[in-house]
Amino acid sequence: MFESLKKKFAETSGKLYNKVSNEAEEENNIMIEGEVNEDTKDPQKTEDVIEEEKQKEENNKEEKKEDEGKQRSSLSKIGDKLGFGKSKEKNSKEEDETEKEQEPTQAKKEEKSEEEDKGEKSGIFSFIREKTISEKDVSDILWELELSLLESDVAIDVANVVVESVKEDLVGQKIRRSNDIEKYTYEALKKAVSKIIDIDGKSMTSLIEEKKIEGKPLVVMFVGINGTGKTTTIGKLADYYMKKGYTPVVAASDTFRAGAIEQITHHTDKLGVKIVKHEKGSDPAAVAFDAVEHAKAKGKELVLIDTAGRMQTNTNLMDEMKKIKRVSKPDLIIFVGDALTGNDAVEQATKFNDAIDIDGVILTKADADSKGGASLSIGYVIGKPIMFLGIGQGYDDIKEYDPDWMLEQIFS
Ligand SMILES: Nc1nc2c(ncn2[C@@H]2O[C@H](COP(=O)(O)OP(=O)(O)OP(=O)(O)O)[C@@H](O)[C@H]2O)c(=O)[nH]1
Ligand SMILES: [Mg+2]
Repeated sequence: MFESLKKKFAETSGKLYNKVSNEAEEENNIMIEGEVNEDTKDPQKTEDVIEEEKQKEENNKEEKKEDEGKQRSSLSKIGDKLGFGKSKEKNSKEEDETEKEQEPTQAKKEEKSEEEDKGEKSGIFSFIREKTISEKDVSDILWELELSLLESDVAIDVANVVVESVKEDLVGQKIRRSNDIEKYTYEALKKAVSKIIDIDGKSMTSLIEEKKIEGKPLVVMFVGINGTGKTTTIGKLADYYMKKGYTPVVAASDTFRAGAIEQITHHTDKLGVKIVKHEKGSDPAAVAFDAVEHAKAKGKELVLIDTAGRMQTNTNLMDEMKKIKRVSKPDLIIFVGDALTGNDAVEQATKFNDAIDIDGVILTKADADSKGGASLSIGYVIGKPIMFLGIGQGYDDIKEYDPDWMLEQIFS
């Protein structure tokens, strides 16, 4: 799930890391992390050594290997010359002697944090002068991020918000050590995404509880275009809430599509749930009304109203949907969207929201969605929370949506 988003965010951290460290190297503002030799406290000496090393590097240019190897080698040499850090290229004899010379005092050793130790081992480097991330450092990379988010079907407004938020957090950020770059970028991205996906809203369970106190059922109506998973989701939720100890009743208000009443009846029979149904072609609003009355009379806690799939452009069917709302007075109208359709799902949700004022979203087929664009965008664009994610075709394949879980999926 969401592999594409995950990859894109990871790439952004990596690109920024390379950019800032390459720039720092060009400015001779880089050193292998480790103990700072007394010599390095003398800026003139530091500059001299770097200059000398640069000269050597110039002369040996043709012999240099690929970029990455080159950077490591150059940094290591500078580090060796200045007497901090260890070069992996030293021969063993030289290494022994140098290491002895540079053996840090016990006191200094203790001062080093665990993190720094780790850094030294993995060749992390520090900046001689503190490096401040500039707008120039981030602009190209964030532009690329924005494009790649759009490719992942992230809505344009959402991509803008992510990029602006990251820019705001990173520009002006002061960096001392190379791996701070990735850390800060990662934190900035995570913060941006968490702003996007954290939409206020009560859980369906807490709403059922609130209604129960009033002695009424929670009435939930499911809407969306054809084939997004409304009927399957109703089966899943009936099962989910029965397992929590509630008694649901289902309204077969898709009286329009051939086979729709049989399909939902198949689910309710399997699950042992009460279904209220009329003839095919009958008034769907009347079916929903009867189901609500039944639940009230029998003290059932939840009414799940299935409706026919309809295109947002079909005025007659959109009007019919408004009638079901007027008659059954649902407490919640949930738009069911197919995560795989990306931006289309966001567009449909916007149109249904305009027509009928939805309260929340369920995105289905998230199990097959590698892009993640709809999951990231839909709540933010319409300002309504995602309540559940459909993650498969079985009754158990439904997950109460949790922004922290989503962040974990994208940034783990
Ligand atoms: N992989 C996967 N498939 C799903 C999920 N939810 C639903 N489906 C499948 O999507 C297809 C359509 O599901 P339905 O529940 O019939 O969709 P609908 O919205 O009721 O369709 P209409 O009534 O025709 O509008 C079925 O094959 C379901 O098994 C899900 O979360 N993951
Ligand atoms: Mg259906």
